[in-house]
Amino acid sequence: MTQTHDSDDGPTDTTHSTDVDLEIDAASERDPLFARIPRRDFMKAGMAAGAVGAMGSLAGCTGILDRDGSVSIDDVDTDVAPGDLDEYYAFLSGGHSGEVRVYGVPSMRQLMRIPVFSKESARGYGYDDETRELLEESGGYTWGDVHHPRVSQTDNEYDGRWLFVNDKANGRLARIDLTYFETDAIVDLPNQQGTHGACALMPDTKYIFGVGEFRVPMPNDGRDLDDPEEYTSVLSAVDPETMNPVFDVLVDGNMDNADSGKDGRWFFGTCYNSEEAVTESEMTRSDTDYVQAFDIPAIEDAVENGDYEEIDGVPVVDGTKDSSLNGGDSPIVHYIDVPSNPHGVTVTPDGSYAIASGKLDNTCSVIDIARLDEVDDLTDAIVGQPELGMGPLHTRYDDRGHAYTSLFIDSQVVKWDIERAVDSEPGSDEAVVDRIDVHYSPGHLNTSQSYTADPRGDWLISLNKHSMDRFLPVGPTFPVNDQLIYIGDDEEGMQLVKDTPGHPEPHDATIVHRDNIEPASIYDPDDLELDPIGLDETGIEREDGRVHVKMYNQRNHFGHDTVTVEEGDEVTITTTNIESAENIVHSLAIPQYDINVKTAPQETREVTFTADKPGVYWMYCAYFCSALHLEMRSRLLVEPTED
Ligand code: K7E
Ligand code: CUA
Ligand code: CA
Repeated sequence: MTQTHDSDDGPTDTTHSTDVDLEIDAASERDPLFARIPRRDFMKAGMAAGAVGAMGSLAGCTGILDRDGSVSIDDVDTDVAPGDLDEYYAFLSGGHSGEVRVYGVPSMRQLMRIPVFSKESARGYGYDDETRELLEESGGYTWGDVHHPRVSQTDNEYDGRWLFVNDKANGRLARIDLTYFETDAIVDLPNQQGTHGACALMPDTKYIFGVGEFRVPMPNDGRDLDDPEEYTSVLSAVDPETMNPVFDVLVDGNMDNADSGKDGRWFFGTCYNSEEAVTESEMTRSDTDYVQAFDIPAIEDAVENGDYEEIDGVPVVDGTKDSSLNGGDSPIVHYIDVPSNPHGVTVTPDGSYAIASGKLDNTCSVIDIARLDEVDDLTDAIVGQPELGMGPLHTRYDDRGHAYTSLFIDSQVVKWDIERAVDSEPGSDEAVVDRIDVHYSPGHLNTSQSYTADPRGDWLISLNKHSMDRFLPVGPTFPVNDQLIYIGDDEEGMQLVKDTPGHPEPHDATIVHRDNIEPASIYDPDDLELDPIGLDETGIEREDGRVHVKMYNQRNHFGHDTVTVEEGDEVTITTTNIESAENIVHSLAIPQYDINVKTAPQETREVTFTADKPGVYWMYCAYFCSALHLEMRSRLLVEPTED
């Protein structure tokens, strides 16, 4: 290999490896799919970028970074001084880390990580009985691929109750309780593999939808293995309270991203595989794919009337094109032809338009939702198709009629005027008002309060897949780069404020004003399944080889100095953090038994294990809780069985 170390020439200068030449088509060279986009389209996009160069389309020319690197944006406080609090929470998906990350905006400080599909020892997640069962009963997988965090809403405003996320890897949806910032439910969707979009029906979070990306036979029990025409994809509706599946809707093609209308009727998904193919080259063969518009009340009627087939315990409604339910005056699923392989779709804050981002096409398609009931040819509901640049993936909104679209190949965020796009010719770039270079290859982007009816229009986060030369090199696996951009000044244009390296790999984010979230700082014991163990309730109960240890924990001890059990005993330890002071967290770590259970103030957790290793095991507190934290430990004595 070329990366040998030749001592004669001195150490290899590895810094050169980060000195990436930023050709505008670097991404297309890396990605053979995008490389297939005709060259003339690329030239057009490049020229469009050049035309607005003065508005800051060139890297490093955004004009707001002072020489010392600090940021000055007139009248906007972009700085969050030590001790000050951020105005927004940003919930970022953690991708294949299977978690959600909580950032403050605008500081971009990482405040917390919420484990969802993967074990996490600092939170004790997957280590106590309850969360271990949660992971086991939802499939027993050790990881998930979290893409889309969505906060529940009431009346089209974030209500701070729950955060929902998808597991694209294993076909699951999860719910995070935003009082405690912890995962409290996971459902393994029976008829879905590859749950991509995760979003709710608005205005009031009536259902959570899992969006089925990977087509598979249904049921997937070994039938139709190599018969892709028999594979199917479904939209799955889940009750947000019970997290039980309510119904599935079978579709033609597949589903990728999705969003809800604002009035409880429409739900929109994109489909990039109308070809129903199994290879990339086949999936990009057709000139058009779909936006699917689901008429939710019509689907509910079908379920009510028994027009479904029950598969794996879930009513499955046939929403394919040839279905009788799509034959009459009120089809349950409309298939709107849009240019090849669209990606994101989102509904504008006023609920008027669903906007699908083109991905392989340089445009977004603006669908007038009211027209869906009026037109004979559904493509007549597409009322705007602005040319935006190369690789449009996702679109978000401000409070002033603008849309912001990420351009993966151009490595830009483009800002455009929605009504101007409707008024201008399809394929024209007249609607574009600003562009900013991002570093590099943005997937998602999000703006403050964007999914509500009332976006704030001040902050945008561009979630860039590639960081190349932006950070100190850390080996061949690069961090992602989440960039904070100020969008509150239409005259100055978009302004880059900060780079934030991130552990791979966030996709989507939801940015919620802090007034909309009310986290608890200590547990309310009434909210927990287990009864707390009080100061005088400690004890060790033994019955038929089962041992139940009840103990509390507080600075600086665990209700028992010594717990003695016999080899082979099944031991359950119930432990309560009886502190009422904020921020005093303890844990119960038992080395060699692979246990680390966290308890925050007033929290009770339980862990069960088989004491199969005789010996002395220090049960210690792994959270630094006081000056005598190191002394906070007790012995577990496991007596060997005789003979
Ligand atoms: Cu574009 Cu899951 Cu939103 Cu990733 S998908 S970027
Ligand atoms: Cu309790 Cu350290
Ligand atoms: Ca396609």
